[in-house]
Amino acid sequence: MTDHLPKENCYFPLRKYDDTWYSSHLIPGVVASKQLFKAEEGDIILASLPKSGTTWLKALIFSIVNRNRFKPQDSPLLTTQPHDLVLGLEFDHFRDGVPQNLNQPSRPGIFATHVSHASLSDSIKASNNCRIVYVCRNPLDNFMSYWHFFSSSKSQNVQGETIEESFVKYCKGVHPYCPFWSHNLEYWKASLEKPEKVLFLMYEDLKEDIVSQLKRLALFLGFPFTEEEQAQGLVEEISMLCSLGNLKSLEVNQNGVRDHGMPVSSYFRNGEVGDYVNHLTPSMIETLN
Ligand code: PAP
Repeated sequence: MTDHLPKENCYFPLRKYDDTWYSSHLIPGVVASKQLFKAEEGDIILASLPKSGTTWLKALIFSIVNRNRFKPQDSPLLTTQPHDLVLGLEFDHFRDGVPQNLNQPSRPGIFATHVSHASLSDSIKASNNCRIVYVCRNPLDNFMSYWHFFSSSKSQNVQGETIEESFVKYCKGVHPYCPFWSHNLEYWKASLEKPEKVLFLMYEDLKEDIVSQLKRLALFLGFPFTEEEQAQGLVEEISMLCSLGNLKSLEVNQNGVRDHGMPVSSYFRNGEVGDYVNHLTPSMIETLN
């Protein structure tokens, strides 16, 4: 299925589809989700590059949408990993190119994806009331988070590449789900064209003022916080529930591995803004800037 597509290597064997470099093993899922996923009114699509705030947004969106069913102290997030509450299109629902019978979510539902805007199903773009939330992160921190996640040691990634080698590829756009700039810009452009349909969030803005951003997100999704909820402190409670410190401290997020072999705990590192300065040289930073 992928043999005719241009190929490269970075962390994994990559194939280029829709001008985006995807891990070749994910291409069947990417193509199937593009061709077969039928968005329904009210569905929410969480789109992001890997390592730019996906886990956080899964927890936040799930909590906003389900707050009448679960109070923060009874939230399923306390006992279930965010990645099991909000599944991914290309890697769960259409894994290996085959629609999976996952019995969730009930519709309308929340779906996550890392694909580029060009690789989204047309039904997502065409549906009037299917909203897209995109979270974007400073590319330097995005690169570092990816590096830490897929490093087999301090000096090598899972494919034996050094950080310098991976960085050069990232800057050239040859990196899983990249080029990062077109990934970011396509969604940015869509958010300008249809602001009622696409919300473009920055990880750094969420870090700076989660309460304001959470209210903005809820309003966009059509689940605005009432004055009463705000007076009761619900926005702050959900912010705390979904904070990195809290999620990281939960047993469910500390033990075990996910089905692709990555430890659950590796999804929760330090979430620092600007941490790249501790790992990249000034000249690498200048090159990317
Ligand atoms: P994914 O695409 O594989 O799901 P994703 O959640 O997008 O990963 O990114 C992981 C990053 O988000 C990690 O950043 P770091 O490597 O710089 O530390 C992780 O620590 C951070 N993260 C995870 N959960 C949260 C959260 N609740 N709040 C803030 N940052 C978070």
